[in-house]
Amino acid sequence: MKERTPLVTHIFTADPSAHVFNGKIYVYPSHDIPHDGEDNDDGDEYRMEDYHILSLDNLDADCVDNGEALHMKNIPWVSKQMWAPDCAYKNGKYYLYFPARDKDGIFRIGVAVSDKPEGPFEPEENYIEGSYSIDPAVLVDDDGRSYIYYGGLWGGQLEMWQTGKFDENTPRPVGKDKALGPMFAELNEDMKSFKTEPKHLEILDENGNPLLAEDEDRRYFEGPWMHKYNGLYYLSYSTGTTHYLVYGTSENPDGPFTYRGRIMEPVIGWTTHHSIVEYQGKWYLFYHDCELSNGINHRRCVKYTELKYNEDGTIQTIHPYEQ
Ligand code: FUB
Repeated sequence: MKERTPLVTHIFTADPSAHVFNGKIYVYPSHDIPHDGEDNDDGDEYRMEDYHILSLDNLDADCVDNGEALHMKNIPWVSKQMWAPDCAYKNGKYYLYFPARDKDGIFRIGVAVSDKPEGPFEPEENYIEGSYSIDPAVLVDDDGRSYIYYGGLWGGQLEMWQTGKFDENTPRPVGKDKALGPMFAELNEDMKSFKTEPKHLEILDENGNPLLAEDEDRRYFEGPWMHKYNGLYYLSYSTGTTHYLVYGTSENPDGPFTYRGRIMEPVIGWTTHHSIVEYQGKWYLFYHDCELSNGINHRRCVKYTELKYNEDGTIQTIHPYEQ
């Protein structure tokens, strides 16, 4: 599979969460549905209904589409918009985490379980109690504890929960207001429920001050990912309105994180969303852009490229269209 080319072209794919399971690379993407509707700030153009899991036997192999792994018609609580998923392995089972709108139009996070990394996945009857917003990413840490990171601004509804209850009229943080960090919770051993009360993560600047809402080049917007490199926790995410992939690091899975830099410059298309995975001693960034559709925001394609660290643990910035 050539770097920086679409993994598959027969369907539109986005939001790739890549993992190595049983020596193979599995990619858990969103499945974009083409239509002619308008874009808006709520992301109504992202009308996904199901998930197809992709896999690569190795990086020289062609990418395989393993077919439909989960469809919203089989999930009792879902009304629409099956957005960016992730998968985690624990105690012999694979857990697919996914956001979708419930019957009241509120984004929640669900779980579905399988014996195989490619599914099919059996959904739980209801969403994770206490969950809201979008873009779950799960880290099973070296000591076996599992953590979930999630949340997205604007259409992802994160600002609407600032009072602890869903309120569409809650003002968004602006200007010198502290920016909202992504949500964090530890998962129970069952991988289907929160063990700790979800909380916002702190992302600090070089002086130890929280990033501000006006700092759109660095503040959190959506698409969190967590990986560990040399024992340090790397929280990476999209800055949304400014279209960067950026990261911060911490000694702890729940921060505070210090902003460290940019992972990737903007891609073709409004959204940018990624994952980072180690495979056979090298590190790779999986991401999407809209090259396959010549720039139509909701018709995206998943790609990968190598990611390199400097000696001091910082990540070298990737320019997606320069080799
Ligand atoms: O794919 C729908 C949404 O677009 C995702 O949840 C966001 O991260 C953005 O990629």
